[in-house]
Amino acid sequence: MKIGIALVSMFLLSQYASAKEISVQVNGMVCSFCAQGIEKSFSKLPEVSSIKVSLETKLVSLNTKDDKDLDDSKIKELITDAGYEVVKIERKNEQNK
Ligand SMILES: [Cu+2]
Repeated sequence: MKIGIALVSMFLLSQYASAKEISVQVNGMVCSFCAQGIEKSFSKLPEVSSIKVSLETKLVSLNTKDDKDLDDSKIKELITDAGYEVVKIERKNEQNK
């Protein structure tokens, strides 16, 4: 019983402490200026450790720093303010790859 609780709390802790990998499908990015603009606005965020924009797949791939997460609403806000449309946001936990 105690072991079970320990395992569950370790699991929860690892979920929380690890960096997040977030893929955002974006509509409207057509050229490298679009990509650069999005890269710039996301790399300013303290939560973000790296960002990669692919025009071919229309995906913005974000990695957060350890212990950090980025709200969907924040992602949507930045993309929408830049003039693009968020189609889908997918999250992966780095440790469960
Ligand atoms: Cu463009």
